[in-house]
Amino acid sequence: MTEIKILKIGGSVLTDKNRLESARMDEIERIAAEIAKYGSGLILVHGAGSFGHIHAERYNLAERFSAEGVLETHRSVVRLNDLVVESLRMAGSSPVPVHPLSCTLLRDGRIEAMETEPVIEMVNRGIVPVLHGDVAMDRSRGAGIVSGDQLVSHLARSLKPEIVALGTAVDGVIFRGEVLAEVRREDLPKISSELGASAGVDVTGGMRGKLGELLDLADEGVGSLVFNAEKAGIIERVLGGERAGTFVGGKI
Ligand code: IP8
Repeated sequence: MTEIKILKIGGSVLTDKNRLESARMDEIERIAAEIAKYGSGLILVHGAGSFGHIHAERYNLAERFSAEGVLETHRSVVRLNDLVVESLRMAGSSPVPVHPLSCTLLRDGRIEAMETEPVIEMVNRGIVPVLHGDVAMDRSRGAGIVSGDQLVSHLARSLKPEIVALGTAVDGVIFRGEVLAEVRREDLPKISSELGASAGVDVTGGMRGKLGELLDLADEGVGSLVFNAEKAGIIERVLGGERAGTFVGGKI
């Protein structure tokens, strides 16, 4: 089986989170070009930014089931996914979209089941599966939101990748103005009051939600990096094994 690396790019890098469905095409294309240079073994997950959070909030999906809300929120994130997939293809990569709504089941907002075999086969054939934060059916609530971070943590738990890296619009986990080189679970009480919410509408919890997912993953021995994906060239370096930004727990 091919060595797997999981890269997530946050919605705040790919979109303007304050303006409904506004993609930052220059950033999407730059990132696609960096990924295309990288080669095989990669699973890409991206956040929703202004393509999903605004719809999820409008339909109040976290509180109330709405079939129309499921459709509209999903269609919105698929529009962003199309842009990412097409940019990767234009840059010379071999991407395919993988929509969590069709292969993931939640219970109480957490992934209970996810079909990962097709994703593994894609990677083995040199394809880059491109997943995204999405709405998904939830056994207890009807429907819920599955963030890109939760998808990363679920995939990493079952696939035990070589590298797990999460690109955001900030330099890492910031405490008192400084980027922390490393965060472990025991640091959480000290830093949690300073963990910011995301800019713009975010139904999945910004940096606090991200760190929660990554510390759970670290508890199972899988470490990850939170880095600034807005810095040109950094994706290639991180995928090559450089420890940029903040390392979260576990072993890398
Ligand atoms: O941007 C959220 O995914 P995230 C997905 O990765 C939706 O938190 C539909 C709001």
